[in-house]
Amino acid sequence: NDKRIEVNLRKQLIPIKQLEQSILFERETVSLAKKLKNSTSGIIAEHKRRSPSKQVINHDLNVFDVAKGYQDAGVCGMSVLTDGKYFGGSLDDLLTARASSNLPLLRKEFIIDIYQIIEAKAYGADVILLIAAILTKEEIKTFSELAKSLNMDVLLEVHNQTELHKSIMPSLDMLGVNNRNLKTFEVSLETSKQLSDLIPNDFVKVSESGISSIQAIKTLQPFGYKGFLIGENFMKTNNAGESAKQFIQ
Ligand code: IGP
Repeated sequence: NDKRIEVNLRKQLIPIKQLEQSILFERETVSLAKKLKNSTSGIIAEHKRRSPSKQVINHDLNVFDVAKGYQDAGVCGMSVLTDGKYFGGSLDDLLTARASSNLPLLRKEFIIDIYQIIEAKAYGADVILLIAAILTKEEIKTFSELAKSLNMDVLLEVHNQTELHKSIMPSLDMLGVNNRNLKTFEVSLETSKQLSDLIPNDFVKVSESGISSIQAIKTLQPFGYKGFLIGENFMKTNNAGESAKQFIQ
């Protein structure tokens, strides 16, 4: 199909059969949802060089050090941007993060094909992100069920009530509310507050984007949030790991 071809244009395609025979495909995954449930800080720290909203964030930090730094800081998990076009990331970044830490790793990518899920596992990811805004209900179901069959966790991202309602299904582990509007880039933590009640309690609630203080986390926790996805705030400093450490008591 067309979407598949688009994905494969990025690089020479490794056949799915071969990905399934990779060393990392056999690796026992670590559940991010489980770690968040048992954590008081709930930090998911991201590696992000640049973004459409911010242009350059930081090109000087290498993923190996960042992953090690996040792990030493005691975060619950790490998110690695693998999208090249908008975020300057790559699958190499995922592999490098895997090489330097035992943290559950989230492949941060616009997933539109099952190939990318198999690929995520082969490159060391424990968790995939599915974005409700770009997927049909059927795709969310197919993709999340595939991820579960591979023992990976699924973080489903929403930004409004419509996206949330279409997405609720048992094959998801975490529901992430993106505080950033992907069309206008406007950020408001109110989005997390407003949608929290509509998320059933069987899912781990994650608040994503625009979190820049411990105070922000403290105001979101009473709304039931257990996970906090933070990128820019850590990446804009010259030591992402040290910056993350300050968020963990
Ligand atoms: C991190 P911030 O504002 O802390 O850098 O945000 C993360 O939530 C953000 O990078 C993100 C994202 C996405 C990136 C959330 N959803 C989907 C790419 C695609």
